[in-house]
Amino acid sequence: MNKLCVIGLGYIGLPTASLFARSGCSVLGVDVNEAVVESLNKGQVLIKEEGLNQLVAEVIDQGFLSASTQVQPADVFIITVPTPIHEDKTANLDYVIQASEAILPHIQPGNVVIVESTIPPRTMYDVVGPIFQNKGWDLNSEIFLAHCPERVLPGKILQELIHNTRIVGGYNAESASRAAEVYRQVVKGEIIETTALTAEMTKLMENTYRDVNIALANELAKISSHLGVNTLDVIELANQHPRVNLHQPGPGVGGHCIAIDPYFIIEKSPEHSQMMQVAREINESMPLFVVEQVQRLVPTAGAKIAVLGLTYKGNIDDTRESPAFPIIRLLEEQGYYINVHDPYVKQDSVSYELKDFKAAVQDASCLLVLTDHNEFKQLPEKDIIQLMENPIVFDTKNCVRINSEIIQYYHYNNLYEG
Ligand code: SAJ
Repeated sequence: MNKLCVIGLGYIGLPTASLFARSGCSVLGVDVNEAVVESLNKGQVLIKEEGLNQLVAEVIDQGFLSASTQVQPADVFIITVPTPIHEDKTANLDYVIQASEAILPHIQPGNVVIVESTIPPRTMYDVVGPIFQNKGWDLNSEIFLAHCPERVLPGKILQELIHNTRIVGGYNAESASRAAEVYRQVVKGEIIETTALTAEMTKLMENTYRDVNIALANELAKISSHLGVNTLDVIELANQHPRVNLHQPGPGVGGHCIAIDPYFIIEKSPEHSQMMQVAREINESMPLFVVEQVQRLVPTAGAKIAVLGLTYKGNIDDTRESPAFPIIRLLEEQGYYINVHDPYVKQDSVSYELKDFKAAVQDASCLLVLTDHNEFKQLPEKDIIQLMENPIVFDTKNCVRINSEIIQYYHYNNLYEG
């Protein structure tokens, strides 16, 4: 089981391929993006992730990992392709289907096919299984399918892939057991075997739990702004209770996981998922809430706003589903001029002109902090005072520590409407 083909070399696929290669497996990484394949074969990594550069260079150099645009025969195929949503919030399974079909010509008896991509409930039974069954493959005795979702935190991917508990959901019991054997080569955490459907729902519920709890914190922020309650004090004190874990309010929920996964459940059971749907609506409503607060702080039309942070969360370069984009769009619709600064984002990955800190702050009426990068936790206050006539900081992530009395600092806990 040590000849692997990993399809999809993104945030999850590349670390996964590299860790199996480091364990001594012979791994072929496959991606449709030729630039990714080319740079990888030179040992270069396009993704910013702690420790990944060095690991990839090592295993490429040792010949345990190579990259190609073409699938080749292997003992184990791991599918780690994106599963985004369509405009109508239904799951886009095109990449999972294309990857499964790319494996078909190379599949052999005894092979294990693992889908790591996050997928709606019943996808293994109703979509992936039939792709192989319809070509005459017996899923009980000839080939073995499993869904093994990842649960790593971007920024800590390598260590979490190794140490987190791994759920292995088999198309049947034999498939779960064979997939578990594959992961034992890399995973030091517990490996729990279950059914594919249970694994699909488990993964989705992990992120839906978070989305609903973030929505609760965001709703508290709105209520607090209306009643003059200090949101952060309430959360901090309520969490003193041993069994309470109120999450943090923010500008909205970004990323290709928390903001997406609840829709995979809602799609399959719309009449029973009211709370999940309302939570999504609340989190999707936060950009407008943020813009309404900016309008209260800076009522002058045509004013300049410096947006600090485009990524969906701190200290990474990922901007997928980031609430910063709807916030900027809404502010521009209200007639504000926007400067954008984010030290983690490359200019060629976004359409906005990215400015350095001073250029972004120059003559701005308000600094709007949307991401909790470490660089934003201690801002250069002298520059702010010098570059802004009436310095206001609105920190939607409650991550900035301001010392100067001259700078007006706002978070949700002091935006009383009264
Ligand atoms: N956020 C809040 N308030 C909070 C926590 C987060 O507003 O209290 C926001 C963040 O700013 C961000 C978004 O939610 O915009 C999502 O951030 P996150 O750190 O919760 O989630 P991801 O997408 O980086 O990673 C999650 C993780 N899942 C859980 O924590 C249950 C990770 O373990 C998963 O592997 C990942 O989704 C995934 O790939 O599914």
